[in-house]
Amino acid sequence: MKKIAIMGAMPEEVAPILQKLGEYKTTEYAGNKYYEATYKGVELVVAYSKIGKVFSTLTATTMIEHFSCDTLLFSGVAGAINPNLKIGDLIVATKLSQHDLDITAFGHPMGYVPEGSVFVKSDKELLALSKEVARELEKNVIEGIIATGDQFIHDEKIKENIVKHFNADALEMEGGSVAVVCNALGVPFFILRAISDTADTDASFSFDEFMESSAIISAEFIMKMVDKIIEQ
Ligand code: OS5
Repeated sequence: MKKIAIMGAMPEEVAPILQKLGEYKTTEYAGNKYYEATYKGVELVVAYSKIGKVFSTLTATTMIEHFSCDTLLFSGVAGAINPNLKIGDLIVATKLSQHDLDITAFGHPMGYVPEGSVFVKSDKELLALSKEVARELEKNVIEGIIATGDQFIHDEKIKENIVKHFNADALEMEGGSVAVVCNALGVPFFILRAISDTADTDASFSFDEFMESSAIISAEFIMKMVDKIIEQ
């Protein structure tokens, strides 16, 4: 039977998903709670990791290695870089990078370490399914590059620098590390984010105002992705 991991970083990012499941079993493991449920004949494991690359690495690894998930979907919010992305809009990552990974002192490009790569590509089949879901929901979903780092960005200059190095459309704090884990362990992954702010000086206020509503928009799309994966 398929076992799908659904991850967020913050409680608000997974709450709308848990609400849709109704009944679930809760297991505590390595400082996080994992919620297991059967949904339309497939097994789901839902968890929020806590914020940032380290916690999200731990949770993604746990979902795959301990809970034996074979597909990973991430649902959450992001700061927009691409001016076409407005509050509440959805972005699907085609590839992800770590914008704060810097050994340029040794002549390497930003985001690169030896035996790694600047970008990790998302699963093509899940991207194709998301296009079908977007069509069916009549939702405009942008596909683009997501840059991840251990910083809440609220500064135009930092945004410009991230565009210069990664040509990113949106930024957040977990997707790039989840992508590295899934790629290394051979698990197809899909990172979806709804915009909560534009990573400028007002970002924290915008985030506080819109994070919950944007998290719901992302979670609704993710559950349609689950339906689509089941339909296949
Ligand atoms: O998970 C973090 C990354 N998320 C995406 C995001 C983002 N990332 C970088 N820059 C931006 N401009 C971004 N916009 C959206 C969102 C999240 C950001 S960190 C938010 C922290 C907010 C907070 N701090 N304390 N609490 C909430 C309350 C609290 C207290 C105890 C336990 C849990 C929460």
